[in-house]
Amino acid sequence: MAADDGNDDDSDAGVAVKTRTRTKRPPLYKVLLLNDDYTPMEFVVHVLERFFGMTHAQAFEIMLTVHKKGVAVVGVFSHEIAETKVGQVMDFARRHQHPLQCTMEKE
Ligand code: TYC
Repeated sequence: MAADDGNDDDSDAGVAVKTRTRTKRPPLYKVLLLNDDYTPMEFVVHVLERFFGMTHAQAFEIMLTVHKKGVAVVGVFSHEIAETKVGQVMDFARRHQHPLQCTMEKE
């Protein structure tokens, strides 16, 4: 049975009602590399080349920024990609027994 809108005059017949769909962009996440006193500089450079596709020069520059400032953003990704990068770096560092720390935070 049809719902009764209280008028019998068919005034709404053929009237299209558009609902606007607001599509939110997925949030992005910064991947951060933290300084420590023990991880060798060359290891950090290698990590940046291997997991973040940087050239040796780019990687060296970012490594030095982390070394001097304590932290740097090494990339911005979707949640899933950021999580994967953090996992890869933490895994690789642990396997080589370096205390290197990599985290992510919402942009
Ligand atoms: N501070 C380290 C050293 O002097 C080098 C280093 C740079 C470590 C960046 C971690 O994310 C890092 N050997």
